[in-house]
Amino acid sequence: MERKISILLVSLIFAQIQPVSASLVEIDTTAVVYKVIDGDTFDAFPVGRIRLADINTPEHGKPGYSEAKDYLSLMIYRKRVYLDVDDISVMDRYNRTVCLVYVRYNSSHLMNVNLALLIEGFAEISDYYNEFNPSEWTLFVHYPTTALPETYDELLPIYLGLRSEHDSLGLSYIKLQEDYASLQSDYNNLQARYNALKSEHDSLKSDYDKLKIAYDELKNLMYVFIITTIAFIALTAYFARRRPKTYEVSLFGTVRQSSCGTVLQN
Ligand SMILES: [Ca+2]
Ligand SMILES: [Ca+2]
Repeated sequence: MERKISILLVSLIFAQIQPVSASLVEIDTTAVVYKVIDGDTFDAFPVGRIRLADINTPEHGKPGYSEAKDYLSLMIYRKRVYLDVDDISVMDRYNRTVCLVYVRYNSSHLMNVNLALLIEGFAEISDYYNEFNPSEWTLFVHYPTTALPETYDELLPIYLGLRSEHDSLGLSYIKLQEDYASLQSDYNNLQARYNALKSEHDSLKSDYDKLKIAYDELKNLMYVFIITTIAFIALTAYFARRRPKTYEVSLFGTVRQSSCGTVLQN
């Protein structure tokens, strides 16, 4: 409650100050704040981490840290901020987008958040080299009448579409990974089976080779036996033909050649 009163007081004090012309206000983009880190740093969609330009607030654990963070939260948390991004460096060495930050004050004006932190005593000036000069800041500026860059409302459906696509692709990726694991398992099983069959094949081939050698030896022995037998028969027949002829004499004086020759009869 005290903070709200404080903001109200600041608003009343500076309400009399003439806002600068809208033409002097540069709004590079807008974003919606979803997390306040400390008094000079916050996260906003879709820009990301944002560092308020040219001011410093106490670090964590230092006096004034919580007060500065609470005050910044009160001004911007869950609100749309209007960002003048540093055109010179864009980001600092921690990859935070360096901005002069505005928040909606009323229907016609924006409030300079960086300057409000300085005025309330939660921050000190730390004028880095960038496009901003704190001495030129005014607390209120006219809300730009020209069309703003891509706004949160325009980007949100795109973001949600991309997020949905991302989630869908994530599921597809997980499914593909499962399929891959399954195929890999099948492949490993087939490989193991192939190895077993190959081993069996090699064993059978070895047995076959041994049997073939034995068969060839047996066949050679058989040829030798056949040739030997044929030679033996031939020689037997040959020598049988060369034996002296024998004659048989019958009781009736008939002489008959026992083999094929002539037959003599008286
Ligand atoms: Ca700028
Ligand atoms: Ca500066």
